[in-house]
Amino acid sequence: LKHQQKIFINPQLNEQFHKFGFVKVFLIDSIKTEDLQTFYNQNPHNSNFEFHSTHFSKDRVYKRKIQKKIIDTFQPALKNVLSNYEVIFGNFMVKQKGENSKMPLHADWTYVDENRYLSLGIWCPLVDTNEKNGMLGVIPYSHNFNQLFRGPKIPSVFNEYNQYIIEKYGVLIPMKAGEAIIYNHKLLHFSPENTTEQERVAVNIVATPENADIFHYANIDEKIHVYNASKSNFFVEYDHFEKPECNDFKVLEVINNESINLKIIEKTLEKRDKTFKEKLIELFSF
Ligand SMILES: O=C(O)CCC(=O)C(=O)O
Repeated sequence: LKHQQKIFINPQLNEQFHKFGFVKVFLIDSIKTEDLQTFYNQNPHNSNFEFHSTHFSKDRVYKRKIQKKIIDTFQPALKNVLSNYEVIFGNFMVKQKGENSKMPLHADWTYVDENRYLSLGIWCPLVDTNEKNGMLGVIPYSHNFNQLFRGPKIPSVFNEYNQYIIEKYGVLIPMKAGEAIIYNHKLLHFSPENTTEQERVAVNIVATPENADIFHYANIDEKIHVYNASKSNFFVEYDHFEKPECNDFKVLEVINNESINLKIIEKTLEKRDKTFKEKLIELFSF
Protein backbone atom coordinates (compact mmCIF):
# COMPACT_ATOMS: atom_id res chain seq x y z
CA LEU A 1 0.00 0.00 0.00
CA LYS A 2 2.83 2.34 0.93
CA HIS A 3 4.08 2.07 -2.63
CA GLN A 4 0.96 3.68 -3.97
CA GLN A 5 1.03 6.53 -1.50
CA LYS A 6 0.58 9.90 -3.07
CA ILE A 7 3.67 11.86 -2.14
CA PHE A 8 3.92 14.10 -5.21
CA ILE A 9 1.14 16.05 -6.84
CA ASN A 10 2.47 15.07 -10.26
CA PRO A 11 1.65 11.37 -10.89
CA GLN A 12 4.74 10.80 -13.04
CA LEU A 13 7.04 12.06 -10.29
CA ASN A 14 5.17 9.90 -7.84
CA GLU A 15 5.82 6.83 -9.96
CA GLN A 16 9.51 7.63 -10.47
CA PHE A 17 9.90 8.28 -6.76
CA HIS A 18 8.44 4.95 -5.71
CA LYS A 19 10.44 3.11 -8.35
CA PHE A 20 13.92 4.60 -7.82
CA GLY A 21 13.63 6.00 -4.30
CA PHE A 22 14.23 9.59 -5.45
CA VAL A 23 13.42 12.17 -8.10
CA LYS A 24 15.00 15.36 -9.34
CA VAL A 25 12.89 18.50 -9.67
CA PHE A 26 13.39 22.20 -10.31
CA LEU A 27 12.62 23.88 -7.00
CA ILE A 28 13.85 27.47 -6.60
CA ASP A 29 15.04 30.06 -9.12
CA SER A 30 18.38 31.87 -9.24
CA ILE A 31 17.05 34.88 -7.34
CA LYS A 32 16.36 32.57 -4.40
CA THR A 33 19.59 30.55 -4.63
CA GLU A 34 21.61 33.76 -4.76
CA ASP A 35 19.66 35.20 -1.87
CA LEU A 36 20.31 32.04 0.19
CA GLN A 37 23.99 32.05 -0.73
CA THR A 38 24.25 35.69 0.39
CA PHE A 39 22.38 34.84 3.59
CA TYR A 40 24.77 31.95 4.25
CA ASN A 41 27.82 34.13 3.54
CA GLN A 42 26.51 36.66 6.06
CA ASN A 43 25.78 33.88 8.57
CA PRO A 44 28.57 31.38 7.94
CA HIS A 45 28.97 28.22 9.95
CA ASN A 46 32.42 28.22 11.51
CA SER A 47 33.89 24.76 11.57
CA ASN A 48 37.26 23.06 11.20
CA PHE A 49 35.71 20.14 9.34
CA GLU A 50 35.92 19.99 5.56
CA PHE A 51 32.32 18.76 5.50
CA HIS A 52 30.07 20.43 8.01
CA SER A 53 26.45 21.25 8.56
CA THR A 54 24.70 24.01 10.48
CA HIS A 55 23.05 21.12 12.28
CA PHE A 56 26.40 20.58 14.10
CA SER A 57 26.24 24.08 15.61
CA LYS A 58 25.66 24.41 19.34
CA ASP A 59 24.37 27.96 18.91
CA ARG A 60 20.60 27.55 19.05
CA VAL A 61 19.85 31.15 18.18
CA TYR A 62 21.89 30.64 15.00
CA LYS A 63 20.17 27.33 14.23
CA ARG A 64 16.72 28.88 14.64
CA LYS A 65 17.65 31.69 12.30
CA ILE A 66 18.88 29.23 9.65
CA GLN A 67 15.79 27.07 10.08
CA LYS A 68 13.48 30.04 9.59
CA LYS A 69 15.25 31.30 6.50
CA ILE A 70 15.24 27.87 4.86
CA ILE A 71 11.62 27.14 5.68
CA ASP A 72 10.45 30.56 4.51
CA THR A 73 12.28 30.08 1.21
CA PHE A 74 11.30 26.50 0.44
CA GLN A 75 7.85 26.10 1.93
CA PRO A 76 5.98 27.77 -0.97
CA ALA A 77 7.96 25.84 -3.61
CA LEU A 78 7.41 22.52 -1.87
CA LYS A 79 3.69 23.14 -1.51
CA ASN A 80 3.50 23.01 -5.31
CA VAL A 81 5.34 19.71 -5.53
CA LEU A 82 4.42 17.61 -2.51
CA SER A 83 1.03 16.38 -1.42
CA ASN A 84 0.28 16.86 2.31
CA TYR A 85 3.88 17.04 3.50
CA GLU A 86 5.34 19.60 5.87
CA VAL A 87 8.85 20.81 6.39
CA ILE A 88 10.17 20.14 9.89
CA PHE A 89 13.91 20.78 9.77
CA GLY A 90 16.37 22.59 7.51
CA ASN A 91 20.15 22.95 7.37
CA PHE A 92 23.02 24.10 5.22
CA MET A 93 25.44 21.37 4.18
CA VAL A 94 28.85 22.80 3.44
CA LYS A 95 31.73 21.16 1.62
CA GLN A 96 35.15 22.78 1.58
CA LYS A 97 38.03 21.57 -0.53
CA GLY A 98 39.69 18.43 0.83
CA GLU A 99 39.79 14.67 1.04
CA ASN A 100 37.82 14.65 4.29
CA SER A 101 34.94 16.48 2.68
CA LYS A 102 33.59 13.29 1.23
CA MET A 103 30.32 12.02 2.67
CA PRO A 104 30.34 8.23 3.13
CA LEU A 105 27.42 6.08 2.08
CA HIS A 106 24.48 6.30 4.46
CA ALA A 107 20.74 6.59 4.75
CA ASP A 108 19.36 9.49 6.80
CA TRP A 109 17.74 9.17 10.21
CA THR A 110 14.29 7.74 10.72
CA TYR A 111 11.66 10.41 11.42
CA VAL A 112 8.33 8.56 11.25
CA ASP A 113 6.94 5.07 11.74
CA GLU A 114 8.11 3.69 8.41
CA ASN A 115 5.71 0.79 8.58
CA ARG A 116 3.01 3.36 7.89
CA TYR A 117 4.63 6.51 6.56
CA LEU A 118 7.56 7.74 4.62
CA SER A 119 9.66 10.84 5.25
CA LEU A 120 11.62 12.83 2.71
CA GLY A 121 15.03 14.42 2.34
CA ILE A 122 15.26 17.39 0.03
CA TRP A 123 18.78 18.26 -1.10
CA CYS A 124 19.22 21.45 -3.06
CA PRO A 125 22.63 22.88 -3.98
CA LEU A 126 23.09 26.66 -4.21
CA VAL A 127 25.71 26.23 -6.97
CA ASP A 128 25.79 23.86 -9.94
CA THR A 129 27.28 20.55 -8.79
CA ASN A 130 29.51 18.18 -10.78
CA GLU A 131 32.27 15.55 -10.36
CA LYS A 132 34.66 18.16 -8.99
CA ASN A 133 32.74 20.01 -6.28
CA GLY A 134 30.82 17.38 -4.35
CA MET A 135 27.69 16.39 -6.25
CA LEU A 136 25.17 14.03 -4.71
CA GLY A 137 25.34 10.33 -5.50
CA VAL A 138 22.46 7.93 -4.94
CA ILE A 139 21.91 4.18 -4.89
CA PRO A 140 18.71 3.68 -6.90
CA TYR A 141 16.32 1.08 -5.43
CA SER A 142 18.11 1.07 -2.04
CA HIS A 143 14.95 2.41 -0.38
CA ASN A 144 13.73 -1.18 -0.58
CA PHE A 145 16.06 -2.37 2.17
CA ASN A 146 14.33 -2.75 5.51
CA GLN A 147 16.43 -0.69 7.87
CA LEU A 148 13.79 1.04 9.91
CA PHE A 149 15.88 2.25 12.86
CA ARG A 150 18.38 4.88 11.85
CA GLY A 151 19.84 7.64 14.01
CA PRO A 152 22.92 8.98 15.80
CA LYS A 153 25.34 6.22 16.81
CA ILE A 154 23.11 3.44 15.51
CA PRO A 155 25.54 1.37 13.43
CA SER A 156 24.75 0.87 9.74
CA VAL A 157 24.59 -2.72 8.55
CA PHE A 158 26.03 -1.60 5.22
CA ASN A 159 29.41 -0.42 6.53
CA GLU A 160 31.55 -3.25 5.22
CA TYR A 161 29.88 -3.07 1.80
CA ASN A 162 29.96 0.71 1.37
CA GLN A 163 32.70 0.88 -1.25
CA TYR A 164 31.33 -2.06 -3.17
CA ILE A 165 27.84 -0.58 -3.27
CA ILE A 166 29.08 2.84 -4.40
CA GLU A 167 31.26 1.37 -7.15
CA LYS A 168 28.73 -1.08 -8.46
CA TYR A 169 25.46 0.76 -8.02
CA GLY A 170 26.22 4.43 -7.30
CA VAL A 171 24.89 7.08 -9.66
CA LEU A 172 26.14 10.66 -9.44
CA ILE A 173 23.43 13.10 -10.44
CA PRO A 174 24.57 16.37 -12.03
CA MET A 175 22.50 19.28 -10.76
CA LYS A 176 22.05 22.96 -11.37
CA ALA A 177 21.68 25.43 -8.51
CA GLY A 178 18.08 25.43 -7.33
CA GLU A 179 17.28 21.92 -8.53
CA ALA A 180 16.61 19.40 -5.81
CA ILE A 181 16.80 15.69 -5.30
CA ILE A 182 13.86 14.60 -3.21
CA TYR A 183 14.53 11.20 -1.73
CA ASN A 184 12.98 8.62 0.54
CA HIS A 185 14.99 8.77 3.79
CA LYS A 186 15.67 5.06 3.42
CA LEU A 187 17.66 5.72 0.24
CA LEU A 188 21.43 5.19 0.48
CA HIS A 189 23.39 8.18 -0.77
CA PHE A 190 26.87 9.70 -0.64
CA SER A 191 28.93 12.56 -2.04
CA PRO A 192 32.53 12.66 -3.28
CA GLU A 193 35.04 15.24 -2.09
CA ASN A 194 35.16 18.82 -3.22
CA THR A 195 38.38 19.32 -5.18
CA THR A 196 37.73 22.97 -6.06
CA GLU A 197 38.60 26.17 -4.22
CA GLN A 198 34.96 27.22 -4.10
CA GLU A 199 33.02 26.20 -1.00
CA ARG A 200 29.91 24.22 -1.98
CA VAL A 201 26.80 25.07 -0.01
CA ALA A 202 23.63 22.98 -0.29
CA VAL A 203 20.40 22.97 1.65
CA ASN A 204 19.00 19.83 3.23
CA ILE A 205 15.41 19.73 4.39
CA VAL A 206 13.38 17.10 6.20
CA ALA A 207 9.70 16.77 5.30
CA THR A 208 7.15 14.47 6.93
CA PRO A 209 3.49 13.62 6.24
CA GLU A 210 1.22 16.21 7.84
CA ASN A 211 -0.64 13.64 9.93
CA ALA A 212 2.33 11.52 11.05
CA ASP A 213 3.83 11.54 14.53
CA ILE A 214 7.53 12.32 14.49
CA PHE A 215 10.11 10.20 16.26
CA HIS A 216 13.83 10.31 16.79
CA TYR A 217 15.89 7.16 17.31
CA ALA A 218 19.26 7.49 19.01
CA ASN A 219 21.75 5.12 20.56
CA ILE A 220 22.27 6.40 24.12
CA ASP A 221 24.67 4.29 26.21
CA GLU A 222 24.14 1.28 23.92
CA LYS A 223 20.35 1.36 24.16
CA ILE A 224 18.05 2.65 21.48
CA HIS A 225 15.93 5.53 22.75
CA VAL A 226 12.83 6.48 20.78
CA TYR A 227 11.94 10.11 21.41
CA ASN A 228 8.62 11.69 20.70
CA ALA A 229 9.83 14.48 18.44
CA SER A 230 6.45 15.83 17.40
CA LYS A 231 6.78 19.08 19.28
CA SER A 232 7.97 21.87 17.09
CA ASN A 233 11.70 22.45 16.84
CA PHE A 234 12.80 19.20 18.50
CA PHE A 235 15.62 18.90 15.98
CA VAL A 236 16.79 22.48 16.25
CA GLU A 237 16.78 22.41 20.03
CA TYR A 238 19.36 19.77 20.71
CA ASP A 239 23.03 19.30 20.08
CA HIS A 240 24.26 16.82 17.54
CA PHE A 241 25.26 13.51 19.14
CA GLU A 242 24.19 14.68 22.62
CA LYS A 243 21.28 13.32 24.59
CA PRO A 244 18.11 15.26 23.70
CA GLU A 245 16.63 17.26 26.58
CA CYS A 246 13.33 15.46 26.26
CA ASN A 247 11.80 13.11 28.80
CA ASP A 248 9.21 11.72 26.45
CA PHE A 249 10.96 8.57 25.22
CA LYS A 250 10.90 4.79 25.32
CA VAL A 251 13.85 2.44 25.41
CA LEU A 252 13.95 -0.35 22.83
CA GLU A 253 15.63 -3.53 23.96
CA VAL A 254 16.50 -4.74 20.48
CA ILE A 255 17.01 -3.14 17.12
CA ASN A 256 15.53 -5.44 14.57
CA ASN A 257 17.13 -3.96 11.53
CA GLU A 258 17.27 -6.74 8.97
CA SER A 259 20.79 -8.15 8.58
CA ILE A 260 22.42 -7.71 5.22
CA ASN A 261 24.66 -9.85 3.07
CA LEU A 262 25.90 -9.68 -0.50
CA LYS A 263 23.06 -11.81 -1.78
CA ILE A 264 20.41 -9.51 -0.33
CA ILE A 265 22.29 -6.47 -1.61
CA GLU A 266 22.47 -7.80 -5.17
CA LYS A 267 18.90 -9.03 -5.17
CA THR A 268 17.65 -5.60 -4.10
CA LEU A 269 19.89 -3.45 -6.30
CA GLU A 270 20.76 -5.57 -9.32
CA LYS A 271 18.91 -4.71 -12.47
CA ARG A 272 19.24 -6.90 -15.55
CA ASP A 273 19.71 -3.87 -17.73
CA LYS A 274 23.42 -3.07 -17.49
CA THR A 275 22.93 0.42 -18.90
CA PHE A 276 20.54 1.49 -16.17
CA LYS A 277 23.02 4.01 -14.73
CA GLU A 278 23.37 5.80 -18.06
CA LYS A 279 19.62 5.73 -18.56
CA LEU A 280 19.02 7.19 -15.12
CA ILE A 281 21.49 9.99 -15.67
CA GLU A 282 19.79 10.72 -18.98
CA LEU A 283 16.37 10.63 -17.35
CA PHE A 284 17.44 13.17 -14.76
CA SER A 285 19.42 15.42 -17.14
CA PHE A 286 17.14 18.27 -18.00
O1 LIG B 1 25.79 17.65 1.20
C1 LIG B 1 26.32 16.59 0.90
O2 LIG B 1 27.29 16.54 0.13
C2 LIG B 1 25.81 15.30 1.44
C3 LIG B 1 24.45 15.46 1.97
C4 LIG B 1 23.95 14.25 2.64
O3 LIG B 1 24.45 13.18 2.50
C5 LIG B 1 22.77 14.37 3.49
O4 LIG B 1 22.23 15.47 3.53
O5 LIG B 1 22.39 13.39 4.12
